[in-house]
Amino acid sequence: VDSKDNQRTDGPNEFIAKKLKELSDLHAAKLGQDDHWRVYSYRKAIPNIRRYPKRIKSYEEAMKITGVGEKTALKIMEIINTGDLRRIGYENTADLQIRQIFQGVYGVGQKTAYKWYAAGCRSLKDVKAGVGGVTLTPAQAIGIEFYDDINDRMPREEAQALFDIIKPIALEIDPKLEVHIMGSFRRGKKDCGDIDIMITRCPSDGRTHAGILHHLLKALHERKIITEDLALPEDPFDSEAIYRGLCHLPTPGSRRRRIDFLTIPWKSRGAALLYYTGDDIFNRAMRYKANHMGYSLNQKGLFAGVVRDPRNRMIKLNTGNIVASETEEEIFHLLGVPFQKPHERVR
Ligand code: DCP
Ligand code: MG
Ligand code: MN
Repeated sequence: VDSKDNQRTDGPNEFIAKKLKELSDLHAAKLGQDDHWRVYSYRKAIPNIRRYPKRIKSYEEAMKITGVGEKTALKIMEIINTGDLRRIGYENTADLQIRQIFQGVYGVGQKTAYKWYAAGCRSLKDVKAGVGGVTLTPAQAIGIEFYDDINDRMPREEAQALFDIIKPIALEIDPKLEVHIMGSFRRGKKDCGDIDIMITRCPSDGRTHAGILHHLLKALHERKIITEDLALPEDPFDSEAIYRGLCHLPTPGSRRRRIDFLTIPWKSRGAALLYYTGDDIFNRAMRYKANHMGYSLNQKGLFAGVVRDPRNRMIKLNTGNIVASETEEEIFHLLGVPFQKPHERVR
């Protein structure tokens, strides 16, 4: 799989992919339980439709594409035959469009969007004005102020430039830190929704990275690289801490960009590399594989002997034993999955 193919937007079936994406986004904004599964299956099918090298001509041909089932194949034929999807018309109601706009605010999900709509808000201006008694958290207020910046993706080059500023600042604090850029950047994407930076440190000299976020965030605020905080770590001195915020290049007119810092214990660096590289659908497939082999996989490691509550598989009755966590390769190996390079990890 070539990384360029994953993001090509000029293929012969691009118009089909675009229509399906439009429908998928409408389902994503709804509250129904079925909608999550629809979104998930469209997200698996759309990249394969984009990559498919020939113009799709028949139902049978569509069905052969990975991730395309009967229902999607029928939709593909409708797009081919009519140039459109009637379903988009039914789903695209005015209230849904407004709730989609609300869900573009950082930290706002379906529930809050629905609450704002039910309170009588019909625009972001209404929300800001507190129509219907709506109040905003500090992060939501920032989310509205920088709505366009936060919802746009940055060119890969800009993520690189920001990382090239931030990494040396981290290394000034402790030259033994390991600082990695993760997420869509590590997968080689041409554009990134945010910058994901993972930090860890080998503790062989008796020191760890615990506390780095406290010092790093201070330095980045002082140098005006980080501009707003969205979510501060519960404990910035913990070896496992997460920060979410906004940053920008120190050049006039530069836009705000989303940034995440993830610090992780040295022992779980392989599992964390795997998790934070994604993409999220690839991760889901790996977790599914792990669960079927009696393992449990998360950002800390691959665990064996986890006992789950049969009434609720989400509840672990014990945490099991860690069997791999230090390298990505070990985890792939134990799951019987051939190693995939980051840019191949798209499902
Ligand atoms: N992740 C996940 N499940 C989630 C959220 C995140 O598995 N619900 C993992 C996989 C992601 C990685 O964390 O690739 C980083 O999360 P991002 O939300 O930053 O997603 P990406 O970096 O992949 O894409 P984007 O360019 O939109 O930031
Ligand atoms: Mg990201
Ligand atoms: Mn992120």
